[in-house]
Amino acid sequence: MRFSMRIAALAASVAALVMVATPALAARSHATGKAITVTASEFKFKLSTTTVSAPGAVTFTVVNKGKIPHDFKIAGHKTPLLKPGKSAKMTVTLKKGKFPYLCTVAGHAALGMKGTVTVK
Ligand SMILES: [Cu+2]
Repeated sequence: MRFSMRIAALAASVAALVMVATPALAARSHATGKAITVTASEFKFKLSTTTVSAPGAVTFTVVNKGKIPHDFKIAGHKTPLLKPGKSAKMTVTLKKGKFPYLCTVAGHAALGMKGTVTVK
């Protein structure tokens, strides 16, 4: 009798833990949108991915690993001009389609700092 009561108490505390943990997990997965890391250098961008699986918010983390300032522009949104070693985060809501990106510093896009992100 005592043993089964202890089991019941254990089961109740496990259930309580699960109930506490579940909303936290759900909130976290909801907040996690799509994320793309963008590395800028002379004169190219390297993106962690150029394909997004569904429309919605995409957070670009842009890191300037070059030796001169660069920025990153996509879908009408642009980071500040980033000095070497600096980074910026920018969240953009993208519909389905193809979105060209570029560095807006004069001449940089022509030298290779451009490309396309595809949203499926
Ligand atoms: Cu540039």
